[in-house]
Amino acid sequence: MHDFIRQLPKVELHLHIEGTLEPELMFELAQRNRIDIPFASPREVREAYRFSNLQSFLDIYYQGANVLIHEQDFFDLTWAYLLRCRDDRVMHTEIFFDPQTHTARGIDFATVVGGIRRALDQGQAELGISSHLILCFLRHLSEAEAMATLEQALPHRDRIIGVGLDSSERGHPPEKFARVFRRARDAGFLAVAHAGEEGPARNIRGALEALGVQRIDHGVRCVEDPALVRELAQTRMPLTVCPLSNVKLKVFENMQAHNIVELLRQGLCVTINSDDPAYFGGYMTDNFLAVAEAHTVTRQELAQFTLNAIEASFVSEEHKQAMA
Ligand code: ES4
Ligand code: ZN
Repeated sequence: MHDFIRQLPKVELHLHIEGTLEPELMFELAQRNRIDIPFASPREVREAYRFSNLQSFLDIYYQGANVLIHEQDFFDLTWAYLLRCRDDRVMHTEIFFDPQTHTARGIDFATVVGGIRRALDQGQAELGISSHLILCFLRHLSEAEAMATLEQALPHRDRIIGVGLDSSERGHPPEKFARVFRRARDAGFLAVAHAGEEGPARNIRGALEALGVQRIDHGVRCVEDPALVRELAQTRMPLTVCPLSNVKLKVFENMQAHNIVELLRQGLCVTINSDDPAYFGGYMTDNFLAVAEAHTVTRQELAQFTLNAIEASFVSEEHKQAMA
């Protein structure tokens, strides 16, 4: 089964590029950019990665991003992730970035997008990995700040396929960003949103109805609303589930308690993703292995996660055919 998982072609749909910052690169960039970080070694950084909930993770994740200053830093970050994709047989990836984390520190939007996109273009040319970029709004910030960020994205419309919504779910329901998403969709962006991770099932309905999303990121708390589960199955609304993330952030007590296999068997379009792999203990293969170790799953079911991800991806029908 291990070999089968290693060899299985994969598609990643839920990956925060800032969440791929490994402690070693964090140290290298801190030195290169003369940024103080409150750790003496990469090992000390790793030891700080014990989280009690989403917020305890976000605090340390935003702090880590402070070492990213120059276009080359965003390139190096993204290139390191693409090399992991190659090792894990990820043939296509749709990655999130959080521009507000950087523009708030005085980094230009164009510096961020430029570095990430240059790596993605090189990944296509040299590694044969296709990709899309999705801009996430930080939901703990205001609607006005999200709208200003959208304005900054408009000149880069051809390099960003969609918008998403991440950060602290509790207290920041999707409806807060209904007008921002309306404007983004009118400008031609596709839409996704984190919902039903730490927040209630009603946030999934909110994301569908108020934001017009094409996928739900996480969505595992849909099980609290059986009618919603039936609707998600009937409409094949994709859920980009992140097993190791959910256990690290205590959405589930352990991997055995995770509901991903149950959701798959109920006919939902669930996918396996790594979320913030440098912080949660693993990339795509690690997430597949963790699910297969904790649950009895067939090869057919494991392959179905990839087929679901192809179906849920934002590539052309032609490209979907080629990947399937
Ligand atoms: C995130 Cl796991 C998760 N949830 C919400 N927002 C995030 N940003 C980065 N990782
Ligand atoms: Zn996420």
